Amino acid sequence: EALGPQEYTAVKMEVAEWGVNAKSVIEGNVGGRKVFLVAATLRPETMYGQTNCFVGTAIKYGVFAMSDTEAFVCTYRAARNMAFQGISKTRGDIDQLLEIDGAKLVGTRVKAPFALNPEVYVLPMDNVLPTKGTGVVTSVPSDSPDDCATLADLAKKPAFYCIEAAWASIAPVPVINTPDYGDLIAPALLKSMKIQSQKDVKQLAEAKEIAYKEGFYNGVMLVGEFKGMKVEDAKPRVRERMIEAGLAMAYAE
Ligand code: A2H
Repeated sequence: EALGPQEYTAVKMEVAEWGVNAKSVIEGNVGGRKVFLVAATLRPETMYGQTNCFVGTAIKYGVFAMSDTEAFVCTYRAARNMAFQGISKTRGDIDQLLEIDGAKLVGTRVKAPFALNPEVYVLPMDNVLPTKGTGVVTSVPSDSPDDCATLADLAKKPAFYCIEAAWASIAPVPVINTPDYGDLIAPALLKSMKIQSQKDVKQLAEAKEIAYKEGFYNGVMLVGEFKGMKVEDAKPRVRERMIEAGLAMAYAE
């Protein structure tokens, strides 16, 4: 756990099409607003490699009006934090339109800002914490061992997870090269550390640490506007570009 405040990038993933279970609850009940799932990430430079987005099936999410034209899907806790960080229209104002179970968000298709896969599916992840970030996690299996292991679980047992097999059968997208681990560090680490599943939490914590440090200190961008640049230098630049484009916000907690 970090001691000071954690500086996230909150990425706005606009809903392209609601899944069957969200449609009846949400469509027509948001006052014509555009709706975004908002994911908190520490690695904005990896957003080129998004393949899906994760929610916790047992977590309650709200749909919050942020302006007359936009609504965000995130936890109540995150909406409250945003209300005091200049993200909602009026300081301290939390305008919850609806509540929805995470399980019902699964199968919704969202736009993935800057990603080579322009639209991705919302899928379930066991270890999403309701007390961190927005409760929505964008998935980058090329660089996140957790995302890679979860996606592998889903692809192996789609029926068990109540998803369509096609939603989880997406190849990781190379985004960063490191001298020791090549173009796909997370799959390489899962293989060398023999990590089979998202349930291998102890080894995943170790793999996450290695992937984070290697990527940050030794990584070079393979795609996007800052292709060829060191990750350390590209990271704040990609973040700034996403914010300028109206696709992301600074979010701290
Ligand atoms: B990161 P920290 Cl490519 N529950 O984004 C569980 N995990 C959550 C979460 C929640 N409620 N909210 C955010 N996260 C994830 C990208 C990424 C991330 C990559 C590599 C590593 C990585 C794509 N997923 O995180 O505990 C989000 O995943 C490892 C550090 O605040 C977020 O960044 O340090 C990260 O955990 C925040 O974790």
